[in-house]
Amino acid sequence: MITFFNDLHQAHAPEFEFFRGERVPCFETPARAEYVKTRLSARGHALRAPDTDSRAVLAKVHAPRYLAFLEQAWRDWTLLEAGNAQRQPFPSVWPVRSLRSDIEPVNFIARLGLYSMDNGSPLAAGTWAAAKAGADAAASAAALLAGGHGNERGAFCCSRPPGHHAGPDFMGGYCFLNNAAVAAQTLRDGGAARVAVLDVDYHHGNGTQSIFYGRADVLFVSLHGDPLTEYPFYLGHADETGAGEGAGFNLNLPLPAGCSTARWFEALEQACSRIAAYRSDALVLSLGLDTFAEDPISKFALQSSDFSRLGERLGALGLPTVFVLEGGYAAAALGTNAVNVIEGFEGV
Ligand code: Q9C
Ligand code: ZN
Repeated sequence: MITFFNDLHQAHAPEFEFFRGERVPCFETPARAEYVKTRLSARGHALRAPDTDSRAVLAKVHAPRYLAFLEQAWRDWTLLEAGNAQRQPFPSVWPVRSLRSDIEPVNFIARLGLYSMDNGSPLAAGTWAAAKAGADAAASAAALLAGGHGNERGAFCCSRPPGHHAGPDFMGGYCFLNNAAVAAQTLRDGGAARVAVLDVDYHHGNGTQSIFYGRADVLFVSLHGDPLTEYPFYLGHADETGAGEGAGFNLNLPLPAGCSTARWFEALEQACSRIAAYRSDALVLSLGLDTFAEDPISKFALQSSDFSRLGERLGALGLPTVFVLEGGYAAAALGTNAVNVIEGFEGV
């Protein structure tokens, strides 16, 4: 399967995050994408640099002031104080209920809080470059399939940072630009009347859900750890079914942390039925690999062979499919698990 990959992902290499009250090395590392890339090449899958600029489509899924902030964030941070080039900024204050989010403060940390849902999306010198290259990969993959040239039925985006927690105007959960939303919007712009986004990351794709919540032209379906106990906690419940024109076009299938793989595949079946009933013209798969039994921060039990089964089931939908890499923190296993999905899909 054609894979879009760009070395710029390496420029996003923050050192620390906060976990259980402690400052720990980031789970979301450059090695993740490198393992996937290496395994893809070894299995003969073609690697390509992104060839589509996502800027116009980014403006359709994210707020202009958020994009402007993110693009300049590292520069603004380092201009504040010379020593900041060696420091990572973290938000420490957020405009929750009753506080105003319409006025953008001047203070950098206050702006960082305005545009964040958590303190779990550490920023580094190359964050914008990496995230933009990932969004370009998503746009390129979608454009390739939408063009209908060649016989490509699938395209894979081997990118990081991930994207599905990034909402219209905020970062969160290691995510900055919503690559799945960029792919879905690009497919729509390329002529697909209905696009389904299926999110199989362990964590609910709150950003993608929010971006499309009021729209009927993009169906969002997600299976994930129950937000009552699992990140992102404040979205992902079964009663979130869409609003306005989007009513009925959002399906959440929360599962208990620790549930069996059999139960996970039952939920996948429900998800696939909904997608088939929607008669979508294309599929975007938010491919989180943190459902793997050995993932260090998640609690599902999939084995490497289960990722082949996932790919086979997706292949049976018979839809042009853009695969976007999301989470997955058992880094050394990501290559095998990602390639198993792809080759299952291709029927290899
Ligand atoms: N720093 C994805 O899988 N954070 N994001 C846990 C706190 C939440 C996961 C530790 C996990 C976010 C794309
Ligand atoms: Zn995840």
